[in-house]
Amino acid sequence: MKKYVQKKIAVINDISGYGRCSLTVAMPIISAMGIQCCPVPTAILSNHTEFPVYFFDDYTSKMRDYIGKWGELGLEFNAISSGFLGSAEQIEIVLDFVANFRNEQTMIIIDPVMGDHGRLYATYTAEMCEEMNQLVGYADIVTPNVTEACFLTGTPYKESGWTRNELLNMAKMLQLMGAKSVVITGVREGSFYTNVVLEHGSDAASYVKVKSAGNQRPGTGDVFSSVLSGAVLNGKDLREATKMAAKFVRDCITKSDELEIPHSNGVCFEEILGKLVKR
Ligand code: PXL
Repeated sequence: MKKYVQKKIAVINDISGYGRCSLTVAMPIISAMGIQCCPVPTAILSNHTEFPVYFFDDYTSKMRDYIGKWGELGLEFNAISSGFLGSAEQIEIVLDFVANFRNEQTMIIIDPVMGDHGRLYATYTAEMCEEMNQLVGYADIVTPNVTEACFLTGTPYKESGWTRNELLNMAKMLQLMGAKSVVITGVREGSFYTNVVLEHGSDAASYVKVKSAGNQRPGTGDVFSSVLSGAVLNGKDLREATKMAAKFVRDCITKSDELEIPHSNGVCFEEILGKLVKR
């Protein structure tokens, strides 16, 4: 009988102490899915930047030494994922990390965390946008929301009224930038959220629709990309993984509304984390 080998993922993301996003979401979710989650912190924040005030400690100057020790130890990962990045240099560090740690089997999953609702996050600069364009080119899977897809492709943003063709074109533009598979997340279509899945080598997208349960909240993108990464590493195809991630996010939103969790506090994924546990 073939021995079971547990998978490992290096997750390059910030740690925000309060508000449930980035590593405070990725670590428990990926662990629950039976995968070893190895964090590379990009910044330490008291809370995420959608709160009116926050403490932000950039970790850029320490990252090369931190990662260097992993190189000395000869560590290998089945996947490398990145999320929120705090400076342009940090994006270069991720590019180097990918170049140094990737082998033929390593899955590179890039969540280009840049903004939402048509606006960039407060810490995001024009230089960072350019660097992110490059990083996306190395992705096996890239998971932008519509805002991020617009910034990456230079498409004017609109809050609603996207046609399937416009979305497919943006996904194709992301492939032309070098990304293999593209998932554009959380497109509002009436009472549904649609996720556009364009797989490597395919001309046609599939559209994973999940009935909306309430409003998007901070950190839902991180919940989505964490579940998707775990599901793909656990052998699901991209469409199935997208469906699992979208449904989990929806259930998190339902639970958070039920428990009257304040919007800024993100989603209370802890309440339903058991659904992801690999048996
Ligand atoms: O969820 C995305 C995210 C990640 N990290 C930080 C953030 C945000 C969104 O606001 O502020 C620090």
